[in-house]
Amino acid sequence: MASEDSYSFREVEARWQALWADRNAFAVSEDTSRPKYYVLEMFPYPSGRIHMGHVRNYTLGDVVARFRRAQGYNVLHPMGWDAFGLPAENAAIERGVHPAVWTRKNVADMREQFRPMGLSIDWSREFATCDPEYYKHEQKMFLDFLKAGLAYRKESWVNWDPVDLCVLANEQVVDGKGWRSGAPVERRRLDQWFLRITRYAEDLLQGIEELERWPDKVRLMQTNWIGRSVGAQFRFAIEGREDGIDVFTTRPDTLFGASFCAISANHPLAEDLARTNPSVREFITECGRMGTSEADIESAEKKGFDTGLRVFHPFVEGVTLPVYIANFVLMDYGTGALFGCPAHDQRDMEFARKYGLPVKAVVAPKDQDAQAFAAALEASDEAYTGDGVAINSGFLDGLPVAEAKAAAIDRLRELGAGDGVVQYRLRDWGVSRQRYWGCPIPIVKCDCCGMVPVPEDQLPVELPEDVDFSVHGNPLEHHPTWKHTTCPECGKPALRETDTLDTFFESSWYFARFCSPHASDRAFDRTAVDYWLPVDQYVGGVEHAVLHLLYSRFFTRALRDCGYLGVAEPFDGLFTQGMICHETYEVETNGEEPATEAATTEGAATEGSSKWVYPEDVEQRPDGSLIRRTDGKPVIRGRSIKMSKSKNNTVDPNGILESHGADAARLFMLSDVPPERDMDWSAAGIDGASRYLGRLWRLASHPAFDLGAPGTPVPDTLSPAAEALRRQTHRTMAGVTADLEKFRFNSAVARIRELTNAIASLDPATPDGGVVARFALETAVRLFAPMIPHIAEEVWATLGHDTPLVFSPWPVWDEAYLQEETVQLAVQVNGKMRGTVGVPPGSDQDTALAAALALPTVQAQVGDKPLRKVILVPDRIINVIV
Ligand code: ANZ
Ligand code: ZN
Repeated sequence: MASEDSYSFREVEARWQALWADRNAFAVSEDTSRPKYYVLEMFPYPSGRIHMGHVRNYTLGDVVARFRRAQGYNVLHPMGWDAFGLPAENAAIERGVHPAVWTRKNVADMREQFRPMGLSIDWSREFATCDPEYYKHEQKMFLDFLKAGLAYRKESWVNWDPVDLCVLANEQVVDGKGWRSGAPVERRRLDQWFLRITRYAEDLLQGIEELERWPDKVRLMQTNWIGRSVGAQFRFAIEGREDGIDVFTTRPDTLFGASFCAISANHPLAEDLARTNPSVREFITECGRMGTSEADIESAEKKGFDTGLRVFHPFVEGVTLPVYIANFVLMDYGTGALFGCPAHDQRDMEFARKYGLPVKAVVAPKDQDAQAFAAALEASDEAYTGDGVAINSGFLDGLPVAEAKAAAIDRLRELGAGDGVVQYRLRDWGVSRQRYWGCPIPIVKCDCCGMVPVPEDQLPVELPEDVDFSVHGNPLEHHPTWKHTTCPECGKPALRETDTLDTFFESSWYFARFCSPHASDRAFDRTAVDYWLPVDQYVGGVEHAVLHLLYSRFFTRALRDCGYLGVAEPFDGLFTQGMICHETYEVETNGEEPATEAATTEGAATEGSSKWVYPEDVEQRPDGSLIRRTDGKPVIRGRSIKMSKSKNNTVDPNGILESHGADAARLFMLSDVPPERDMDWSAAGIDGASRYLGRLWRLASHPAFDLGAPGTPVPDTLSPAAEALRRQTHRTMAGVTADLEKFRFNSAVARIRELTNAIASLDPATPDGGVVARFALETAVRLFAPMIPHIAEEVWATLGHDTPLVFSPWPVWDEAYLQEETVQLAVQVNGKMRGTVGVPPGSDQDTALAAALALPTVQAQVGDKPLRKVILVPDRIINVIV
C-alpha cells in the first residue's frame, strides 16, 4: 500500500520526538526577562494503562503549552503521578504484588504509553507522590499545620466496615453495605485527624468571585458546597432543667409558627437521656443504622422520638414545645438541633402530620387575604416557603420576611437568648485513613505525653516494605515492629500513628512542587514558586469540581499562612473537558458463551443472555449491518455512552497511536466538537483525520506550484485570486489566535482546514500563485503546530526551514488585510452605467464617491461640473447626478 508519496507518520513522528528530546526543547527554568505561563493537566493516577480521557486531557493541555511557548512565554508544562491510593492495595491483596512494585511498574508503563503522543513536557520535573522525597515535605506541612492550629484531632462518626475492618468513605457505602465486603456498615466513633478548612470558609467563598477564568458551573458547585447560610442561633430553656438547647435557624421570622424542637440522635442531650431510658437508646441505635451521608439522611423516612421534655418559646410567655429526637437532624450542622415550623418547611410539615403536631401559618404572600391563606395552608400538607409578610406573629406582624428576620434577631439579642450568625455547610476535612498505601502521619502516641510530633530531623517517616496483606484491616497496625518506637519527648516506649493521609492531601500541593521538584531541605524553592505560581491554565475533568479543587484552594491559603508561598489561589484559569463516548455493541449469546455483566441496553437482549463486544471486534458489512469479526454473529448497535470498561466500548489509545499516529489522534480529538463537550469517538472520525493529514502532506511534498525559496517576499500588488488567498491567510492567523486563546480548538482546526483547501483549489496558472501558496502553507503549519506538531514540523522543514517550529515564534498578521476583499460597486453618471469600482464592503458615501470619481470614464463625464446629487445603494450602486 505505502507508496512513495504517502505520509509516513511512524518515521516522521519518531524523528521529531527524538529531535525535541535531543534539543531539550521543553526544559525550562525561571527567567524573569520573559512572561511565564504555567500549563498543567490534572496528573494521572498510575492505573497501568492510559485511556482516551487521558489522551484528550493531555492533548488540550499540550495545545495551550505549545501555543503559549510560540507566543514567547516561558512555559512550564510538567508531569507526575498521583501514586498513593487504594487500587495499589487491592492489587496487593488480589495478586500478591507489593503496592510499591505495582505502582512503579505502572508509572514506567504509562510513561511509555504517553511517549508516542509527542507531548511538550519537561520530564526532568517528573515525580510520584509515593516518593519519600515527596511525602517527607508533606509530613512537614502536616506538622506546620498542627502548630498553626490547622490540623487537629477529634472524635467523629465514621462508616465502619466490620469485615474489612476499615473506615469507608460515604461513596463506599452502597445501600448501607460496604462496597467490597457487602457487610452492613456500622457507625462508630473514632479519633481522626482533621484539617481546619472551615477557618477559610468565607475566604474560599469570596475568592470564587475572582476566578473569572473558571467555568461558571464549577464556581457554582463550590459555592453550594461551602453553603453559606445567614440566620440566627438561640437557646431554648428546658422546662424543669437548668440546661438549654441551642438551635440554628435560617428563618427566625417563623418563630411564632414553631410547633416542636428536634435534636440529633447524636446530640449530647440525647445521649444523656439514653443513659436512663432504654427506648431512647433503642431509637438512637436505629438511627445509627442509617448511612451518614447527607443524601442518605435526606432520603430516609422521617422518624422522631418524643422525649417528653418541653422547651419554652422565647417570645410567647407560657407556651412550651415538645422536644423530639429526629433522624433528619445532622449533628455536625449548626448546633445539631432545630425548631420545626411545619407551615413553612416541607420536612417539618411531614413530621408534624406524622406526629399530630400543630401547623400554624405565620407568613402570607403580600397581596392575599391573610386569614383565608392561613386557613388553607393549615389544612394542607404542603408548606409555603415563598416570600411574604409576617402574620399571627405578635410584634412581627406586617413585616416583610427580610425585615421580620432582622426584628426577630434583635429581640433574641435583647432577651439574651441568641444572636444573628452565619453558618457554613462546609465541614472540616477528615484526613485519617486506616490504610497502608498512603503518607504516614508523623505523630507518636505516648501514654505520658499524648500526641507528639515526630521531630523534623527524623522525617520522612517511611512506610515499611515488609507488610502482610493477607490479614484484614490496616497492615501498618498489624506490622510486628513498625509502630513500636520511643517517645521523642520522654523517651519511653510509644506507638506510631498508623493512619495514613487521605490521598487528596498529595494532590493538594503537587502543582507547587513542580516549580522546584528537586528542592530537598524544603518543599519549595521560594524564588521558583514565586515565579511560576499560580498555574495559568489548569485542565481536567469536571468530576473534581469540588473536592480536589477546593482542597487545593484551601491548601494554598494554608501554605501561604505557614510561610511556604505567596499566593492564595492555585489555579488562575481552569478548563474542564468533556468525556469521550463510543457506541456500544452487543451480541446475543443464548447461553452459548458467558454473558457479560448487566448487558441490558435498550432493544438488546435481556440480562445474562448477551455480551458486550469491543469496537475493534465489530465489522461493518456493505449493507451497513454489523457483525462480530471472529464468528460473524450479528451485532446490535447501542447508543453512544461514556467509554467504560464495563461496557467494552473503550478504544485503546496505544492501538490508535500505533495505527494512525499521534497527529491523527490529536487532530480528531480537537476537531470533532468544542473541547468542553462530550465527543463521540469513531473509526470514521480518526480515518478522516488521517486522510486530511495525507492531503496536507501532499500540498508540501507535491506542490502544484513552484513554491520558490523560503523568505521570498510576497509582492505588494497581486492578481485578485492571489490577493484573496493572502487576505484569507492573514484572517486565519487572527482567527486561530483568538480561538486558541478561548479554547475554541475545533473552530481553529476548521479555519486552518479552510485555508489549506483554498491553497489546494488555487488555479496553478494564477500569477504569483507560488509565492502566495508558500506563504499560506507556511502559515497553516505554523498555526497547526500546537495541535499536530509532528507533521507541522515536517512540512515546515520540507519547505526549506532550518529552525524547527518548536523554536519559532507565532505568526503575526497585518491588520490591513483583515477586512473583507472589496465589493464591486456599479457607477452611473446621470443614470447611465460608466463602469465599476472596488471598494471595502459597507463603504459610506464619501468613500464610494471618491473611488467612483477616480475612474477615468467617470472623470470624462463629470469633469469640473458641480455635483447636484449622489445616490448610494451600499455595496451595489452609486449614481452621480451632474
Ligand atoms: C426553623 C425553620 C423554619 C427552618 C422554616 C427552615 C424553614 P440551611 O438553609 O441548609 O442552612 N436545620 C438547622 N440545623 C439543622 C441540622 N443540624 N440538621 C438538619 N436541619 C437543620 O438550613 C437551615 C435550616 O435547616 C434551619 O432553619 C433549620 O430549620 C434546619 F420555615 O429553622 B430552619
Ligand atoms: Zn512521652
